[in-house]
Amino acid sequence: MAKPTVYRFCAGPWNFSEGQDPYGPPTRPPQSFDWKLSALRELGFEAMMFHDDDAVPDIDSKSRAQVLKEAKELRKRLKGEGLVAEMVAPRLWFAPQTVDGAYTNNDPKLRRYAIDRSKQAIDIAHELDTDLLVLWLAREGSYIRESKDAGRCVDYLVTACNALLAHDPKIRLAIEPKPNEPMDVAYLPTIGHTLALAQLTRDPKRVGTLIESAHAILAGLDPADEIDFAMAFGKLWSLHLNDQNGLKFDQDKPFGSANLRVAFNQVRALERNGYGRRGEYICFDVHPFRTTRPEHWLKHLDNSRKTFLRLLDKARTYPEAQAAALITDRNYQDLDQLVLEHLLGK
Ligand code: XUL
Ligand code: MN
Repeated sequence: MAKPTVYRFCAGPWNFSEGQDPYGPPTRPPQSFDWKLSALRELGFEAMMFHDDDAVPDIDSKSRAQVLKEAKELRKRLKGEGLVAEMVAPRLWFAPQTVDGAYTNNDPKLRRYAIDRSKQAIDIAHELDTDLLVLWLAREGSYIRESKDAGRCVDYLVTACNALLAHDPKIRLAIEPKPNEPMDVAYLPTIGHTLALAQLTRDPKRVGTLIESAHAILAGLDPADEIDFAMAFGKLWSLHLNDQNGLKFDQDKPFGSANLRVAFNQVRALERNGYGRRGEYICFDVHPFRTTRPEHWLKHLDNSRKTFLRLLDKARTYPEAQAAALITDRNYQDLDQLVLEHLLGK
């Protein structure tokens, strides 16, 4: 029998957010980047994920040489803390150039900005010693259907991926789908869309995916099925575990907070497919509740990890033989109860 996977954990600097929402200002004072680094270490996490401008602040005001110099310095700081960079993601949704989309903007000059910025993000990834570029395609979609040609936008997305794949022969792209927010409707809402797009690129083997639990739920899907689907293609290269209470704004709740059974099934799907055996991390894309006091600031990350490990134990002790007999007997009524009893414990 294969040795059990020892999971390693990761989070991003944006997961120490300060409580602002569209209706109100921050509720916690800002913290330095160094504070976040040592907080991750204290929590026992081993990796950090970065937007390009998390790695190099004010990125658009700096020369490429300066950007790469600062990335190199960051790598040293990470090493000093015993952390590694899991991925880099170009933040293509903040700059004035991306108001009407990044890779799928109607203006060719602005599409060029998005591609150039992403190539620079690949160079940053290189400096940080990771071969993973995550693309959350925040503004690739439309507010009103008539503003864009959705078919042409598929070509634009393929063109962008091809340019990035050509820029660095080692880079792997992990596309993080989300069905809506900030857009009314996004062009790549699910893992299936993402993997289909990969097939149109110049090197499909280097285009994979990242599943975020909340995004799958927002698409009306079960994140465990999305995990199984992506892993059937060998394409789950990263993961944002969190939770979401139905069809609302993107909540990024602690893992398991809204639906423990859905969380359990995600852990089971990861286990049965061997996630983590090729070096993949368990990343939590979670935010503290707005009400969180500064002294409880790290709880959402610590609790997500605790819940993951408790559910891992549940996955490893699941009564498989009993479940298999109930499946053979098509007794799903008792199978349902078996799962509930197992989760509830003695
Ligand atoms: C947005 C989201 C992002 C990405 C990283 O919903 O999940 O934080 O994960 O760009
Ligand atoms: Mn995410």
